[in-house]
Amino acid sequence: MAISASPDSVKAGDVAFDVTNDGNLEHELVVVKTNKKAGDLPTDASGKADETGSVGETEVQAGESSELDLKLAAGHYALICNLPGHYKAGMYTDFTVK
Ligand SMILES: [Cu+2]
Repeated sequence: MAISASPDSVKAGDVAFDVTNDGNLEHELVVVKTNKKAGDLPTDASGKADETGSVGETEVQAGESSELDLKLAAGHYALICNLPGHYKAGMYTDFTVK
């Protein structure tokens, strides 16, 4: 229950996320533009993170990969998985576009 981004910082413009799910569960990647730290997004009673500022997302099945192509403006982003319980379990990481 973790997300890592490599690199964790890119130049503004066209960004291709090659998303690999190394686990045994379905996951998703939601890209949220926010000034908050990835781990500090507001959550509702069910533990889902607030996706305000989302600019795109993709689902990825266990053991598979998918690509998410976005045009990103400079700023701070949170990369999260918001399937039930996953954000609270630690599926988030910070990402910077310069
Ligand atoms: Cu997940």
